[in-house]
Amino acid sequence: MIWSIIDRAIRSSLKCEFCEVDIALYSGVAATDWSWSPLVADYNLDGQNDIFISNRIKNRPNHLDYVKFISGLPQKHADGGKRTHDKEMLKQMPSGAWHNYIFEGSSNLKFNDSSIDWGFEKPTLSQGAAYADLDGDGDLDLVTNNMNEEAGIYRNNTRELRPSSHYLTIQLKGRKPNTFDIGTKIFVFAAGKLQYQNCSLSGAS
Ligand SMILES: [Ca+2]
Ligand SMILES: [Ca+2]
Ligand SMILES: [Ca+2]
Repeated sequence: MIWSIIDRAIRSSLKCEFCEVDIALYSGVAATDWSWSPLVADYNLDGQNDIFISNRIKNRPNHLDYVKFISGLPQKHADGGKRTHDKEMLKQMPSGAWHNYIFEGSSNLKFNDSSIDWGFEKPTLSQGAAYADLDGDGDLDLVTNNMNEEAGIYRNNTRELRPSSHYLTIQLKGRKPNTFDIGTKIFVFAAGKLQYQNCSLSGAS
């Protein structure tokens, strides 16, 4: 999920000019269960990218407790060929709901699970998600689609709580047919740090 250019010496030993390595375990974002939409952006406007991850699947049939339960059931069949315990199996299926995750980034590639502190404690069945500054105040808000319930719209309160938080909005205008200028790379130098965004079809990254 999280990728980083690795050390020059390692690159040399691997005989490649540009290598990437999976550091999800190192960064603390490797285990978010049944995940769908990872959205990388600086949600708390501290200059470090954070990661939102929508999560979960309905009636997860491969939940280990459930697998253990059904594997212990007798394999009897009624006259019509149906298993006699099908209804019980359906009743015992786990709901699958769990909270979405959001990880706060830092300067050392470590991420802290801030899901509960930042307001994502509600169990849902979320899949697709998108971010945008819906109210135009400078911080990025989030929208999730939630199975069997209304969409989730999450207002980001960073600017309300810390009005001094800085942000920069850039509107891209490309030539036809790429009017959104997909593929643009933006580099910003500020306070001795380099920040980078790539405009892609799945959002900035
Ligand atoms: Ca951040
Ligand atoms: Ca906003
Ligand atoms: Ca706000």
